[in-house]
Amino acid sequence: MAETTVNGSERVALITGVTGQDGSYLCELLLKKGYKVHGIVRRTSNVQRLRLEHLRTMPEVYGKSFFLHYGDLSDATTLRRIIHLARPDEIYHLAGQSHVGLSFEIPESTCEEIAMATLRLLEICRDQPHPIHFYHASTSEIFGFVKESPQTEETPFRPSSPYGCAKAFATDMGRVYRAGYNLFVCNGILYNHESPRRGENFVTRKISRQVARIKLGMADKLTLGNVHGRRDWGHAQDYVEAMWLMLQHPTPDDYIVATGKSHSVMDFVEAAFAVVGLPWEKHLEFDRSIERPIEPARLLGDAGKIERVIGWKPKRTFEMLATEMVEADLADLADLRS
Ligand code: NAP
Ligand code: F7E
Repeated sequence: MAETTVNGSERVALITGVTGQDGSYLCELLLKKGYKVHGIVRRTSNVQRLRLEHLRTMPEVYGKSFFLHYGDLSDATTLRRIIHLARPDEIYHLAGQSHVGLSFEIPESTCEEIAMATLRLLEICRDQPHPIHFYHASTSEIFGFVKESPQTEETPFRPSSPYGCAKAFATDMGRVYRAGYNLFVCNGILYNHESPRRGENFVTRKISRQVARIKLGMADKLTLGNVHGRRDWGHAQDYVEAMWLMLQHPTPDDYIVATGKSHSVMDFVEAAFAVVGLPWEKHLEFDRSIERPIEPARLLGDAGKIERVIGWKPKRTFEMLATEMVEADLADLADLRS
C-alpha cells in the first residue's frame, strides 16, 4: 500500500464531481486511506446530496477530514481560490456533463464543461508553487468510430459524439501539459462503469430500477432505445481504485481501465430480469426516439498496461454487477414503500 503521508503530514485530495457516482466512491476510498478530502459542489436548489449524505452527517468526519466547497467548473476564480486554500497533493477531476446521448442536445455546454473546464484547471495547477498529481476522467468515448478492437492507449482518437470530442480535447490537453510543463497528469481512459449509485438516466440503472419496480408490482414495462449496442461494463468501485493507483505511481501516464469483456444492452436486460425470475419478453418495449443519432462502434478495452505497470485488475464481474444493482434497487424501493 502506498504512503498516505508526505513529509509526515496528511495527504490532501481535492475531488471535482464529488457528488457523482465515482466522486462519492472515491471520497470514501480516500477517507479510508487517511486522506483529508475536499470536494467541490455546485449550488443547486436541493441541498441534499444523496450519495454523500452519510458522510456529511457524520460529525467525526465532516469538517474534520471531509470538506465541501461551493464552486462551478465555469468559475475559474473560485476554483483557483479553493485550490489555494486546500493545497491538495492530488486533484481528481471528475466533474462535468457525463451523458453521451444528452451531449447531442446540449453540445455547447457539454464542451464548455468538459473541454474548457479541464484546461482551466490545468492552467491553475501550472501556477501552483507546490507539485500536484492531477487525474483526468477520460473515457472510451474518445475512440468512437474505432478502427481496432480492443483499444489500447495507442489507439487513435475518433470520437463519435460531442461528449467524446470534448473528452478527446481534454485528454490531449492533459498530454500537452504533462509533456510541455512537466505536470504530473494522468488520463484514466475508463470504459463504462456502473453501480447502485449510477444515475438513473444511464441504461444499466434505468434497467435495474425498472426491473425492481416491475417485480414489486409498481410498473409493467421497461422502455429502451437501441439494445444492440455493446459496451465493456465494469464496477465503479473497482475503477476508483484504479484512479488512486495511477496517482501513486512514480511517473504520470495514461491508462485504459476496462474489463476486456463485451456485452450488449440486451445481455444486461436478460441478466437483470433473471435476478427477479421474470420473463423479459413480457415487459420490454422499444421507443425509437431514445435512439442516438450515432452510436460508437465496438468499444472494448485492453487493460493490459495498467495490469502490467500498476497491478490493477477488475474484481467484480458483469453478472455480479447486474445482481448487485437489481438487489439494491429492490431494497431501496421496499424501504421507500414502508
Ligand atoms: P456523474 O455521476 O454524472 O457525476 C458528474 C459530477 O460532475 C457530479 O458531481 C456533478 O454535480 C458534477 N458536475 C457536472 N457539471 C458541473 C459543473 N458545471 N460544475 C461543478 N460540478 C459539475 O458521473 P460519473 O459516472 O461519476 O463519472 C465521473 C467522470 O468520469 C465524468 O467526467 C464522466 O464523464 C467520466 N466517465 C464516466 C464513465 C462511467 O461509465 N461512469 C466512464 C468514463 C468516463 P451534480 O451532482 O451537481 O450534478
Ligand atoms: O448508454 C443504449 C445507448 O447512456 C449505453 C457514460 O458514463 O459510458 C457512459 O456512456 C448504451 C448506448 O452509457 C437506452 O444507446 C438503449 O448504446 O448507459 P449509457 P454510454 O453512452 O455508453 C461512457 C464510457 C462515458 O464516458 C459516459 O460518461 O445503451 N440505450 N436504451 C440507452 N441508453 C440510455 N441512457 N437510456 C436508454 O433508455
